Amino acid sequence: RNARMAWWRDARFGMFIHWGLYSIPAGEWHGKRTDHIGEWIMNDLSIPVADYKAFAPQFNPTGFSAHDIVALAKAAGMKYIVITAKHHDGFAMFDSKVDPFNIVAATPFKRDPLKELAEECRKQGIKLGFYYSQAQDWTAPGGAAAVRGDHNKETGHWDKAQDGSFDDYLHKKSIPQIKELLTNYKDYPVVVWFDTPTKMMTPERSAEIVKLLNQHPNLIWNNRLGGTYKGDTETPEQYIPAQGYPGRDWESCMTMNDTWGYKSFDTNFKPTDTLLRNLIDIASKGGNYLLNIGPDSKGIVPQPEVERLQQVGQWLKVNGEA
Ligand code: JFZ
Repeated sequence: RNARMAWWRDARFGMFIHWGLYSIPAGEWHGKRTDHIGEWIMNDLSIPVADYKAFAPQFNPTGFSAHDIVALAKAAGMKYIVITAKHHDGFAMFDSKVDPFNIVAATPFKRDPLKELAEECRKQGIKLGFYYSQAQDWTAPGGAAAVRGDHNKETGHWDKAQDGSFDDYLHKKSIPQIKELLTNYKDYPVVVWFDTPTKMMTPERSAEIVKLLNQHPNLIWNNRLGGTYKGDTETPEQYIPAQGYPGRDWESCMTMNDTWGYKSFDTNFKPTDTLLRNLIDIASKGGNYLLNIGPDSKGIVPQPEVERLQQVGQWLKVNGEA
């Protein structure tokens, strides 16, 4: 475990990327603005499955450059990247043979950004991890969802198209896609970042995924898988624990504004000195800082995020240790 965690413990600073179809509505659907995080828009506004899936043929993020994003992370002083391979909306941002609702099969873009990022990370010498929403999936039958006003109180579903068995979803989509992610990108991912296990990830179901993870002895995974699994890392979200986590590896993930996924009207960006103080505070307590960017529907990183990362990197160049 110590050998496996060594690079991660040295890293201190990583880039989180929340990017998916939700960058198209960008916080607004049919004239309604969500006041919650952008990547949750489908659930929060109860968008029907067919309407949400209709974003895919519109998704053509030709401004995406794996080279530039990896270079930006490096310029900021970051040592690793974690990108949303599939968020709760169920849209795979990678070439998946398991399910056609993905960026290669369902969009005019037809490229696999994870593959391009993997190549660039290899070239530019930084690590790459994948975020995967193992339980919540709002477009796959049987996937978990969060209860909102008009949703089914048990399943969280709001659309007939979501009817189905969770075990079918787990065995036909979630686990097979995790397998794809673990085998199709050579030496990556070095991290799998699970999220929102919900009550559906029982110890038995979680154990099936752990069996898979254990075939990759160098893999680091977080504490959000489910069951009773604690994973390798604690994941305090949007805060810094006052004493860190004695005896545990940990990583604070944070946004620069108030959303993970791109929202066109969220301009509430923290100043660079706040980001720097967070980094220093976290490092002093033995943790890592996973700082998020949210590319838009063209694949472009919002300019306020680019500027701040460059400024953090400038400061580290003068005052940092590496
Ligand atoms: C989750 C996601 O639902 C969200 O969209 C984003 O990806 C974020 C990084 O993770 O949201 C959470 C998960 C856990 C907590 C809070 C928000 N938590 O433990 O406090």
